[in-house]
Amino acid sequence: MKLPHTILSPKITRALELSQAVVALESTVITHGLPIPQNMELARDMEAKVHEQGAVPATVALLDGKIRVGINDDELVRLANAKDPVKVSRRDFAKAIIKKLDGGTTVAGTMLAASQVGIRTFATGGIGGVHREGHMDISTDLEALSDTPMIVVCAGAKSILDLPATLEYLETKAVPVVGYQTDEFPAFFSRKSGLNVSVRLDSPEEIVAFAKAHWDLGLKSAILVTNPIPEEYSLPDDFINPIIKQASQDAQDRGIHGQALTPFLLARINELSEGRSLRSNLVLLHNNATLAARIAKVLVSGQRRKNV
Ligand code: PSU
Ligand code: MN
Repeated sequence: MKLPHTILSPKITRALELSQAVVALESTVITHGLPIPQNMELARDMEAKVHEQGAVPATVALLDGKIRVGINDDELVRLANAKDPVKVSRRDFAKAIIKKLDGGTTVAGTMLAASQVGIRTFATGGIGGVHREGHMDISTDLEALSDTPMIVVCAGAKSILDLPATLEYLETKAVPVVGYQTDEFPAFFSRKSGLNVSVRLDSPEEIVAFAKAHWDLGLKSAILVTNPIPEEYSLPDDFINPIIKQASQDAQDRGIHGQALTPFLLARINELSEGRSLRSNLVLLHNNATLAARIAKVLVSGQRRKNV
């Protein structure tokens, strides 16, 4: 397939030709999710975590209206310091392309770019979902998960969202919600939500076997792997929940909605927690990059065996 708007880095081109393990990384977390300079450090650290496991990281972003799969360090610095970067979900690509904009891709945006070049594994922090306030604010991420056959590793979703509604939506759309070594759906900063995953799996091998069985049925939905934040960085509910509530109230009071809502909430939670949430946020992102890389390795080892 010809991809007129997409540029692969030389490293990613080579890795895909050699059927090496590649892990896509999103960039809205860089442009809209974390403050400067932690955003750039985080992006570098996630790439390093993927490398440590022997896989190749592909940070996805928009630069001058080109969809870039794999960027170098200079480009990363530029992205992390961009003045008004766009938040690029599915509907925003064409705008960014024709107006030659810089932007960070969301979970949905990253899945679109990565899947069209054959990348099957992706690490992020938290997915978007159904918002509590605001009618019909349902993230396109859920749509992307419903029709893009990839393995997406996240730390669950923040309780700024309506978590039960988000899980119901995923069930409707045939998206398995895997708990990695847990039965409980994790809530990003916290390992607990009181809600169940659809299946618990305990190793990358099991996850890959599960994904194959799912896709062998002709289903096109993603496998959402939820990887709980390590215990020692999990924030206690009585600390983080009032902060999340306060941030949601502030958003409502200021009339913030649509695409601006998630970035506002993330920034406000960081502020109100005086940076405590930031440390946890970084740790869970590293943790997800490591697990995604391990899964990607198993996934390609199976493909290589099939080819011989
Ligand atoms: N949730 C987080 N951190 C994030 C995001 C969500 O805890 O950085 C970002 C992701 O890129 C996600 C996007 O895909 O926000 C969802 O935005 P929206 O709700 O506008 O679809
Ligand atoms: Mn939304």
